[in-house]
Amino acid sequence: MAHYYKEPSRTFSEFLLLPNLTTKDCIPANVDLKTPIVKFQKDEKPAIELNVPFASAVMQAVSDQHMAIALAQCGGISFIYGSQTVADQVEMVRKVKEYKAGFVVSRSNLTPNHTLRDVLALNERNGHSTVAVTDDGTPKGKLLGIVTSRDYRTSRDSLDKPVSEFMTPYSSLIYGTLGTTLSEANDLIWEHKLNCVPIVDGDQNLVYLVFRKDYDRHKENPLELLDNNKSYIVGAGINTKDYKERVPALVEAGVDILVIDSSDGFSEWQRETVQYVKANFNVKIGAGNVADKEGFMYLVESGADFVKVGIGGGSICITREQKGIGRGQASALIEIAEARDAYFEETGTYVPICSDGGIVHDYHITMALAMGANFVMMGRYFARFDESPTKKLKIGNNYVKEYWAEGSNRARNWERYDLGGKQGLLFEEGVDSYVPYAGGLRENLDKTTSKIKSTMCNCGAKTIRGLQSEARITLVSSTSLVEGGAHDVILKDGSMSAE
Ligand code: RVP
Repeated sequence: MAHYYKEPSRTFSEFLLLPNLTTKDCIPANVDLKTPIVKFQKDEKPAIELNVPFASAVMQAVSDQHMAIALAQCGGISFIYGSQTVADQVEMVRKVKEYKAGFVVSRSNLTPNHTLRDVLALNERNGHSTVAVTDDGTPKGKLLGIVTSRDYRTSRDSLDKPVSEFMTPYSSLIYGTLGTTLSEANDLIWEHKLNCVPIVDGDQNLVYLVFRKDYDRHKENPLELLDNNKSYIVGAGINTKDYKERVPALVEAGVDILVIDSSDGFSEWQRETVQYVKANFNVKIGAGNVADKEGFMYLVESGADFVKVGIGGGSICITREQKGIGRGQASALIEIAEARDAYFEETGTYVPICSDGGIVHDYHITMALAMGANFVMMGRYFARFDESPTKKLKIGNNYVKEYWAEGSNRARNWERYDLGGKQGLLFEEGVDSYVPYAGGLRENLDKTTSKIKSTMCNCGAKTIRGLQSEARITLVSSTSLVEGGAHDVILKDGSMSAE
């Protein structure tokens, strides 16, 4: 007879945290979100810790080299998607590892035909006062000049004045060429009293900008996640089919950590893959996804450095309705966290768990951490930002970004070209969608971390470990769920709130 669980499976929205006593030193500035992501022994320091508990999902629409660099600068990690050729994935990993901190791709760019009005609007939007002027207005176009706030006076200059009339033209610029080191670029900055030095290639195309303030770069990115060589830490997704080809190439490119990407990780293929990696390489590897303690223990005993939890909860995921497998994310997490703690108690080995998918509100992250997750993996959350690899489109009056599932035909297309002749999937496990565009990663992440820290203070916790041991969590009834949002008032946008 089938086994029946006594409790229904539940998700984050069905729970709330209760405040504990907040002591006077328990303020957001004193909260530390550092968290382990690979297994370690009692009294040892984990080989890799995140400074914020966020990983970006192993997805085409989320994690490429740009996301990886931006997230590592904020203290989190990206897992570069594996649903591409080995060569393309290796190239992305290499770009992250070779990224030269201090050399930034210009974010504010215009053409000479733009106007002072455009410059001011761009400054307002991006918060930068240096604008690169290129022939096509892109960050890699031919560099024609630079505009800084010293080049115009808003009190005197017409807003219609073309950029070409007040920019510092290329002929008068001090610039570096490809191969210029950071310390050489800084010497130029100091010698010539500049704010910024552009780096160009042999054809005068802009490659990077080096800013004076980046001299103290670490002060700007105090949480950045670096390896021993001061390169950003990056992960990569792999599968259980081509790993003998993919893993050696990723390791050669310098990847720090791998994860086997699958909606159901409780399989002998995953065990074989973990064991192959452990036997042949000195690289960390996570496995998953699982939704119960049996799956978790199987992967732990296979040698996984961390385990990913979650089946069917992803925003674009239709695994549950297509295949009828899965479990409410909170129930899966609670059970696995308990198994993780028991295993640690018994053996002295701590295997971190990652809650993957289904984060809808920021507080769900806090809830996942309180329920025992060491870090969360998110797709939808990151897909909304400038740094995600997908197109930004305007639909009606709103900007959106594309976001598609790894189990959709769209994501799987690469296999047809790469592995030769396969037809489309027999059925899809995910959808192709849009998410509302939300701007840059950093400002959003800052907002999210402030909320998490603030809730942690309500719970009297200054660390994630502390939150996990002290949190008091209650189930909420469906009626009290209604009470959780605005209710019984007429909202000023004209809509009626819940009654
Ligand atoms: P979300 O953050 O809710 O958008 O979920 C992202 C997660 O969804 C991914 O990390 C992955 O586990 C899962 N996913 C990705 N594609 C699919 C699918 O095709 N079903 N599911």
